[in-house]
Amino acid sequence: MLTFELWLSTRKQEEYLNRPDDVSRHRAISCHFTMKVLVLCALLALAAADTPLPKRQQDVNHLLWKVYDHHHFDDLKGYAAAFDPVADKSQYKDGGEAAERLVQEYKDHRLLEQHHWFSLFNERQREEALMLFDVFMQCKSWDCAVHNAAYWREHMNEGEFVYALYTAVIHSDLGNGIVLPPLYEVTPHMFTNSEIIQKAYTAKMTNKPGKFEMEFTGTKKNKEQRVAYFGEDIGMNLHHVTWHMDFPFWWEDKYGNHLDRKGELFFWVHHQLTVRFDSERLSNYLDMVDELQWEKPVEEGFAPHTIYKYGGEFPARPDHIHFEDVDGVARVRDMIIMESRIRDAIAHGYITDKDGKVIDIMNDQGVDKLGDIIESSMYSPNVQYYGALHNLAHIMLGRQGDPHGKYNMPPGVMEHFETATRDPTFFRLHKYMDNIFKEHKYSLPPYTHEDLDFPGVNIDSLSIEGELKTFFEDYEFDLRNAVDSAEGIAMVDLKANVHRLNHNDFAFVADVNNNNGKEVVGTFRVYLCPEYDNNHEQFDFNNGSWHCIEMDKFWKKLSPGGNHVVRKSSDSAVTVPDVPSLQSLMDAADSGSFSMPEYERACGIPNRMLLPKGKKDGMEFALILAVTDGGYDLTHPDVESEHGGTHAHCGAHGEIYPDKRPMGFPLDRRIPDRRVFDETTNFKLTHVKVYHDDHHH
Ligand SMILES: [Cu+2]
Repeated sequence: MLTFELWLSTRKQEEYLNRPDDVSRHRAISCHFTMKVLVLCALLALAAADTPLPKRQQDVNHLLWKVYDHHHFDDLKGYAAAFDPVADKSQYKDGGEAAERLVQEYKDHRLLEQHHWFSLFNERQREEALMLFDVFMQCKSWDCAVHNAAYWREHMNEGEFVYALYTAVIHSDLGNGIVLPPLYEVTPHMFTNSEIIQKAYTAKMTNKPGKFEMEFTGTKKNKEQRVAYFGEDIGMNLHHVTWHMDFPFWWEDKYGNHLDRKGELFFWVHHQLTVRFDSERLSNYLDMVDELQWEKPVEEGFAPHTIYKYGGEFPARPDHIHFEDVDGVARVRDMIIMESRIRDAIAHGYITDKDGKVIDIMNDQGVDKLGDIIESSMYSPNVQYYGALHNLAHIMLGRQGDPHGKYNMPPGVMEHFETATRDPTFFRLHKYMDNIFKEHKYSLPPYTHEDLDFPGVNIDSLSIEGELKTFFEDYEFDLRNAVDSAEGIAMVDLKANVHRLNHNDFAFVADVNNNNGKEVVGTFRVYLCPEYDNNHEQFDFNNGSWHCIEMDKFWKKLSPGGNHVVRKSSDSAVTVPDVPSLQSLMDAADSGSFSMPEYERACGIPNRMLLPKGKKDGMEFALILAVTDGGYDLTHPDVESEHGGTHAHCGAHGEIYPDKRPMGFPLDRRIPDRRVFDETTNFKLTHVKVYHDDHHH
């Protein structure tokens, strides 16, 4: 069985390395999937079956319970005390190599201490976390993984442990079926503010249960506070941090598979965060975000009011600072050089890989390469030359409060994916990178009638069922993991109450006529685009299309004649439902019959935020539907599959991206002449208003 698995993963990698061109790559892998995915699934089921799912879920719950304390559960205590990671090397696929490496580092006292902050952007800390990740990935059985987890949880830095465990559960077959507890209940410090944390400690010390109102950072004197509900939303932060775990920049195919279109997804997920944030701003009477520029002052300062579990307060940044070089990270000048090399590549229409070979980017696949370069990920064809614009920019921004390390401040909020969106400059930074991607996209030729047309398919009508209405609601999450506890001391209930955006359920309704005389497959692409800027000037089609919010993408068989298509907002391929609380995951796993496949993936916009906030008297949006030829677009054979339910921004886990078209199609290129859209019958634009209910309770 082991050899077969290895053979499969080698085969997969070979196919990617030897891909003749990107179109046949899609075909090759489609077939590969149809033929072998069944066999593979059967094997995975067998591999995971050595320990039933409820037990594996229970182990994960217990490993993540009070992660800064020693183990609270007897079996884990026993494993941690008696297990030797290198005693039985036959339990590892690599003969124990990864485990030996980590054990040696531990023996040499090189590992980061416990009770210390952890940042993925810190090279050494990341290296350590990945050493543990590698051990988990090399485990042949759950037994091996849980023993290692119990052992290393007692010997490694807690932040490194949590990161390694989360990414391993996501990427190892042993994690199949496990629902990872919401991170805001595992490491609450990273998702709430210092005021709440202090109250939780006081409540714990005085042994009184408490529920605390979580206010958004800032005051009414700061306009940015109006949209803090977006950047500080715990579900949005969970989406962002999970996306970066699903598609890590450090990923290498040696871990088992290729992450399809990772670079393009990097562009698309951040583009969508940016346009959604802009839409929220417009509904709050703020201008869209301006891009960050290295030569210009950073307008907004930020006082995070957030505290590390260990390491003190997150550093603040005053208003109007000029960028400073950050010792040991980068000079401002380096950032400008990196940017201009990337802009040069876009202007040339090609990039140069590390061997000097030229790679054409004037095609649908160019954005994927650029994404790898800009992030930069291990997939970047030339890190040496193009650098790591995104990652370095995050660190540069995080350190502007203490650029020379004079005050020994811990990393800033920008240096963690969990906390980055709290800082308004996150969106400035991403607008800046988004504009680089836009420069590339708009250098490609506009789509032609042939590109857009789906002959014989006619959208007769497009409308909304239900009311497009947003409101704020209260939501509680568990703070018990924020505070320390000791054996014999009673646990008290500690909760944070947050205000979150939500909306009424609604559905998209379309009548689509198929005049082809036979069944065809339609790819339904739904967008919602703000119609006016903050000055109430109307966007024309060309300027407005870049700001469109992706609402859904799905496939439907269209019978000859009329088709009445109703698609519920809760089914959107952009969103995920609320992850169950850690307590409910514990209760379910303890009951012995755990199965929650609908929550297995936490990457995706929270479903309650699918609809951008409206205005009291209605905010005007263009609702756009494009139905394109699924016979061409769809890379999977199963038409009605939901591909994991969250494929639009997060891909289909372990599979190739279901849609062959570029993300954002058909609105991702410039539109000098909108008649090319008007002359097709498979494209429809209608006007809708989104209302906001201020008095909802
Ligand atoms: Cu990000």
